[in-house]
Parts: sequence; C-alpha cells; structure tokens
Amino acid sequence: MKYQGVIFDLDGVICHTDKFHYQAWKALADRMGIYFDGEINNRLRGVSRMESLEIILERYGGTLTEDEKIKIADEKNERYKSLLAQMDESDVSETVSSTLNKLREAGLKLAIGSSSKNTRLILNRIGLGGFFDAISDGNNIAFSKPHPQVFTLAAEYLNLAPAECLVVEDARAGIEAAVAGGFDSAAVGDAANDERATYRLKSFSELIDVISTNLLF
Ligand code: B16
Ligand code: MG
Repeated sequence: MKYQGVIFDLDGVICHTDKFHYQAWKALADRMGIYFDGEINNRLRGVSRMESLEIILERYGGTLTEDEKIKIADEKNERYKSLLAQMDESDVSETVSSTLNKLREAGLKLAIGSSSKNTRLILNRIGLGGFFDAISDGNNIAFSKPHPQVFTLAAEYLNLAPAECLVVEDARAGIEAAVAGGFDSAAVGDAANDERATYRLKSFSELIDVISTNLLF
C-alpha cells in the first residue's frame, strides 16, 4: 500500500470554521477602520493567527507595538472562540464522516495537521475529540504553513515517513508545506486549482479512490 497514513488539515477540510475567522477578523478590522473582505480572508487560510494579523494590517495606516498586536490577536481569538460555541456534530458533513470511517476501516492511520491553536477545542465541539491517532497543531510548531513542520511532526507522531502519508489540504500554503516536506497531497476547495497538488479533488469522498487506486501498487 503506497499510503499508510492520512494527515488532514482541519479548517476547510474536516469542518468549516473559516466563516467564524472571517466574522471575528471583520469585527476587529471595522473597529480599527481597516478595509477587509472575503478575498483578503482567503489569504488567511492555513496561516497562523499573528501572520493573519500582519496581512490585515497591510491596509492599516498607523503603527503598532508588538504588545498592541498581541492584544488585538487575543481579542480576535476571544470573539472567534465565542463563535465556535455554536458548533456541534452537525458541522461534520455526512461525506466527511463516512470517508473518515472508511479510511480507518481500510487500516490507515489518521492524523490532524492544523495551524490552529484551537484544534482540540474544535475537535471536541464536532465530536471528533478522540477520533484521530495523532494531532499536530498550532501549539507544537515554531513555523507555520507553508513551512512543513506541522506535517512532519504529524508523520513522526504516526511513526511514518512523509512518503508514506497523504496530506489533505484546502489552502495553497498547506499544499506548499506538503511539497516542502516530501508529502503527496490531495487538494480540496480553494486549493483544488493548485497545480502543485498530487491530486485535485472535486469531492472529499474521492479520497477513497485515491487510496484504493494506490492499494494496487
Ligand atoms: P487559530 P487550518 C488555520 O487552520 C486557519 O485556516 C487559519 O485561517 C487560522 O489563522 C489558523 O488556523 C490559526 O488559527 O487562531 O485558531 O490558532 O486550516 O491550518 O486547520
Ligand atoms: Mg485549512
């Protein structure tokens, strides 16, 4: 079997917290008089919280100290977490849920590789708190996507080499990270147009075809 493990990005792959990130950043940008829209929000996919803030501040006229930036990022995170309280098991689609179960039944090891420091909170809310064999997230990395660290650590936690794992991503920064780490990647959503991805999926369920095709090799 070519792949023995699958490493999933969280936001935009397993569930959709992107709308909550948008709402929380938008409230902050409005208060500070900074222009912010869906296109700028797309650039924040897979990028860490502080790097997201820097992207938003590209349109800010003034200057801020590091302490002020940390305070703003904390304020955004508090708003974001209060929005996450709305999430429950219904935020995992039928397709995602049945695909995860089929991959597990096929004997694959499954991990999360997310830039988010709220990964465990989100997984608990959507009923997947104990599901994955390993979790690598924004809390255990020094460099976020497009650096490959979050995925190389996930592979290490699974006791697998990068070449034995498939990364599933919705962000271009995530596909870049997979390539840099020596991983094959399956792209969904926004990243599905990224030519660097090994597989460009129309639906999450196509993962089953990718894995079963590679069972033959
Ligand atoms: P937090 P992923 C990423 O999650 C989001 O796509 C990105 O928009 C966010 O800035 C980042 O997590 C950090 O999130 O503020 O919760 O630590 O796509 O890598 O699962
Ligand atoms: Mg993502």
